[in-house]
Amino acid sequence: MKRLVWNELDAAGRAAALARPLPARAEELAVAVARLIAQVRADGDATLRALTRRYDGCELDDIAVGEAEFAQAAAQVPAPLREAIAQARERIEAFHRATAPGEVSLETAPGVRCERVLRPLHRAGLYVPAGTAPLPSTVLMLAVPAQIAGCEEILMCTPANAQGLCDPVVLYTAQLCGVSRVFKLGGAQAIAAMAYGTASVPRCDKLFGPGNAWVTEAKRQVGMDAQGAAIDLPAGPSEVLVIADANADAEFVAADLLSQAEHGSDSQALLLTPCATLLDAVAAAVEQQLQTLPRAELARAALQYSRLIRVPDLPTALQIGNDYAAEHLILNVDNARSWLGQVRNAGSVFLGAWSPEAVGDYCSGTNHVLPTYGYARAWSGVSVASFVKLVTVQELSPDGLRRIGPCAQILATAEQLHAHERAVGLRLEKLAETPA
Ligand code: HSO
Ligand code: ZN
Repeated sequence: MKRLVWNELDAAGRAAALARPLPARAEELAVAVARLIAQVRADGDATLRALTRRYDGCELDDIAVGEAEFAQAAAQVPAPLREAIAQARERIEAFHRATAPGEVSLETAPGVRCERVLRPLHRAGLYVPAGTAPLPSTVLMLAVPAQIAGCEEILMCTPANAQGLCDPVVLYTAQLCGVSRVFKLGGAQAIAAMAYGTASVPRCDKLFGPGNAWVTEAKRQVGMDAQGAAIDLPAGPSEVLVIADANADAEFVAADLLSQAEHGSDSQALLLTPCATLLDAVAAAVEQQLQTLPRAELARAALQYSRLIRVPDLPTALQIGNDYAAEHLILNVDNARSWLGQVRNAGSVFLGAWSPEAVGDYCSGTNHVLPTYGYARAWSGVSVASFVKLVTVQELSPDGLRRIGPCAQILATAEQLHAHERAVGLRLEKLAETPA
């Protein structure tokens, strides 16, 4: 891992220290994805079958997962894993219910009632990657809030293996969490199918979930098309920023950095610490832990984007953290909670020595679909709110209109929008004829 001393870097050096990995051949990818989306729109299921043959190496009879495969999948999940999934689901459900947006109704003036009512997305489309590791936890993170929101249909795409079967744990979790239907599709073609619909895959209103560069680019493209589907978040490679002080356990810090690095070769793991001794100890611990990591190769590749940075003090670390806007921010420092007020930008924060990112990834209750790549400056992670529309309502009594109508008239006149003024004025005239 690259080691740097913050105070020895000039502005360019600092920017480079915090730079995210650049997308490889972005333009070529955009063109290829656009072509693929156009193909799916033109030839629907036939294209889905052809692309699945080419990319996933399997021949699809039914694009949708059938009853028999669900039953087979459930039988393959060992009891302790079923128990862990149930437990995680309970906590995720509790937190997401508690943080769900509510309806509001108030009078902003006598006779002027304003309301906010919630309307769930009709059809949510979830994407769960299989890639280098299938992620049943992502099913929990997407399907649980979708279900709490009350989405009528929750569809999911996840790629099948060469035998045409989906990951059994992913299927089991999907069924447990109320996913209505699962389609054996991966990559950009899955996104295109859910955004535009085909004979087999109904069109979804909004698409959710992580994916590789192809999936991310496809989501970006369909998200910009009014005929396409909305998307949960703009995305890039995932990352963790650990801020640690002299008392942090170097083994813990190393394990947290590596749990990010093992996600993929473009993951980024950063450490900011004022303590040179800790920095050395973490570097050594990372090397040592890599020896026994099955995914060491991926993690090593990610470590080229990773940095161990010595900073003058913790306030500077927090400041850098805000500029970086990490998806995951671990504050492994004494009295971690006392620094929370200074965190302005982060997807999810992990306070203290006993809160590894891994618990947020799986089972503390918070969501793990979070803004990456600096988007945490302005975006939030997935929650129940991501699956509902907040519709506002107003209802005025005659008295209410008498009261606030003149305000609207003056503003409309100032904007020279006379039809607006008239829509109020006509009514006020009518009301003047009929005594209150
Ligand atoms: N850390 C990943 C989520 C995940 N980790 C799933 C393990 N499984 C992105 O936040
Ligand atoms: Zn993770």
